[in-house]
Order: sequence, then C-alpha cells, then structure tokens
Amino acid sequence: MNSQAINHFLRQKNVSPEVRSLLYHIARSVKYINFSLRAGNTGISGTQNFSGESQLKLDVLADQIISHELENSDLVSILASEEKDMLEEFPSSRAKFVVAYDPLDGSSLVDANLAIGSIFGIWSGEKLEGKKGTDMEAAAYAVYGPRVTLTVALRDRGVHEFELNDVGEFLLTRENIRIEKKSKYFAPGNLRACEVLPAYKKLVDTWVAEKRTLRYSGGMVPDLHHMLSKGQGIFCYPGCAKHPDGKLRLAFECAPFAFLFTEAGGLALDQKGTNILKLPIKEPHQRTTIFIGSEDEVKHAVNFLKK
Ligand code: P6P
Repeated sequence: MNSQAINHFLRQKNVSPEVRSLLYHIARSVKYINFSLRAGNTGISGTQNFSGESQLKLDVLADQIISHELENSDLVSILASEEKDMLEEFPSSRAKFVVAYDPLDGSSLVDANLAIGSIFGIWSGEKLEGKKGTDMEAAAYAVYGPRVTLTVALRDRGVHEFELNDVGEFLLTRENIRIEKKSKYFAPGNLRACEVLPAYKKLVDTWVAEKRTLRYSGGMVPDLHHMLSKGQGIFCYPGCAKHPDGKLRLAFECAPFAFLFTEAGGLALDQKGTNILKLPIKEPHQRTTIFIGSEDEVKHAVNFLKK
C-alpha cells in the first residue's frame, strides 16, 4: 500500500475541509506531545485534576499543547479536557465543533516506560451536554510507543491508522481496520471488581481455562490499540466498590473508543448492556463501565455478568 499523507487521504475520503483541518491540528498536537514525552520531565506537577488524580507535568503540558492547537484552528466552540474542571468556550470561532479529549491517558505508566496515548472525540455543534457517541463526526487516538501512531475513525468512512515518520509526516499504514466477531485475546481490567462481582472472576477463569491470550498493560489506549491491531479482543472495565459506575470517562475515553470500534465492526456496551454510543453526556466527567471489542465476545461477557 502506498503510504499517503493524512491530509491527502482524508481529502480522498471526501472528509469536510473543517474536519480535515481539525484532524490536522490534532496530528500537530500529537507530534508536539511525542517530542515532549521523549524530552520532558516525568515528574509530578503538584496539582490534581477534577477526578482528584495527581497530574504529571506532562499531563499539564499535553493539555496545553492540544488546547492551544485546537484554539488556533478557529474551528472549536467548546473544548472539554479530562485534565480541566471547566469547559473552554470559544464563541467567536468561525466553525462550530465540540472536541472532548484525554490529553495523556495512562500517564502514570510513563515512569515505567510503557506506551500511553491521547484520545479525541469530535462533534458538530456548540455544546457538549446531551451529545452521544452516535452524534460524533470523527474520533481519534494516538499511541506514544516504540512507534507513534494516530488512528482515525471517520463517520461511515472507516478506521485508518497513520504512523509518524522521521520527518514529522503521518503516513497511512493501515486502511479500513476491521474487528472480527470472536477473539482469542482478553484484557480484563479492574479485577478488584471480582470482590463485588463473583461472576467477573468466573468469566476471567473461563477465558483462562479456554487458554485464551491475556493482553493487558494498564493503559487503555495501547490495550485497545492492540485489539484494533490484531483485529480482535475484548477489554473490560466493570464497576467495583470504589467505582460502582466504572472509572473510565464517557466523554473523554469511552464514547470516542465506542465510535472507533463500532466503525470497525466491533461493539461497546456498559455493564447493564446499553450501547455506549447511546449514553448521553450529562456532565463532562461522568464515568461509565465498559466492555468493548469483538461483538460476540462483548455480548457474551455482559450477558454472563447479568446471570
Ligand atoms: P486501573 C489509566 O489510568 C486508565 O485511565 C486507563 O488508561 C486504564 O485502562 C485504567 O485507567 C486502568 O485502571 O484501575 O487498572 O489502574
């Protein structure tokens, strides 16, 4: 496959100039975040985010990079960041898009030199409240690992992966990524939930007994990228005593990934069996449980836990 630059590829897919421009600015922010990761200080900033999690200097820096890039695009009316309590509003922007993002998901893994990522959800309009994953125009995530990749889902136009090369271009590496209905891989997050959900332990024990392959790093972005790379998998994050409604955020993590996986033929449900794409965002930092990946595996897991 001839490796096309991202903007040329998006133009060929008839993506609107505004969404192309937004993705261009997102790609630029990923480049700068990657540079700061390779050169930056992994120390803590001494501040906390809305969820009470201590912020690394890199969390704050990554958030600033994305916020400045997207403000400069003059296309966003609302920016929602996992690292900020309040929404940023730009009433004078020329086009109206809402972008929700997690600037550096899994940043606590940086000191262990494990892969981490950035997650982006893009909607048309001027407010985040009430939006659902089904309303998205596009979603994207970057993986900062041995290679830097940017994977983009375009409404009704598939899921495609680009890799950052040595001269700062994102070149197409995978087109029309698909997720099979069944999987030999499993990523069982939040095993502490077994304490309040014995069926979860039985489910994981079943996968072990079936000799399935465990692939779990503790970073949602590389763990889900693994599934899209292999074309199969199931990632679970059920509720537990500490987080009865789950730990992961709907707007910044689960809705964008639900959009990506659904575009690739996969499925994302919450623990009650509701499609994540249909959950309305009531407040930016709202959390949800999530089971995401190969359709048959997700359905089986959620039904198994309901027994
Ligand atoms: P736990 C990282 O902190 C994160 O937000 C996701 O990237 C990851 O899937 C999850 O939390 C891991 O949670 O409870 O295992 O630390």
